[in-house]
Amino acid sequence: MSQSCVVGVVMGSRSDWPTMEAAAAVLDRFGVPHEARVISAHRTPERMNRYAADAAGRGLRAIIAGAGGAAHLPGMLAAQTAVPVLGVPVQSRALQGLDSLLSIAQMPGGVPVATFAIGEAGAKNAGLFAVALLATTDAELAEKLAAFRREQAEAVGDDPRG
Ligand code: RP5
Repeated sequence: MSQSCVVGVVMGSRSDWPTMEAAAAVLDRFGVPHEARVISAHRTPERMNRYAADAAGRGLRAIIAGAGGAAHLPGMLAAQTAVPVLGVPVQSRALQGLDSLLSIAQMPGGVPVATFAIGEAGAKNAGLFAVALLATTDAELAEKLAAFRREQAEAVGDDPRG
């Protein structure tokens, strides 16, 4: 039987998947049960409202939400659930993601969204941050995260000439 999802990876459009799959790849690597869904704050507001309303009851411990442009999805999810929302600004065509970043980061006091870097690095780090959150109550996951950090450090050579 498959384990129930503890992290939701959601995004405003299928066009966000090439960015957001970096978050899903991290969760795969660490064996964290997760789901991926397209949910648009503007085009499918009812789907968004339902997702937020059901998140805690379904056992989600974090929601990684990516969107580009007028990136309202992370904030509007956070407005409707106490499950931590990790926002990923997707690089937009018109303004290269600065619009996405500001839309996600500039939340009013009282409704937090943890905001990551624009694009793939942000998605990867949101995945790692979700792992770190879960690792606070999961010793096995904490050890996997420590091993990942060790491997990452070992992969960085100290000779700049290669
Ligand atoms: C946002 O608009 C999405 O998150 C996406 O980044 C952007 C463009 O969406 P598409 O027009 O490619 O569907 O809502």
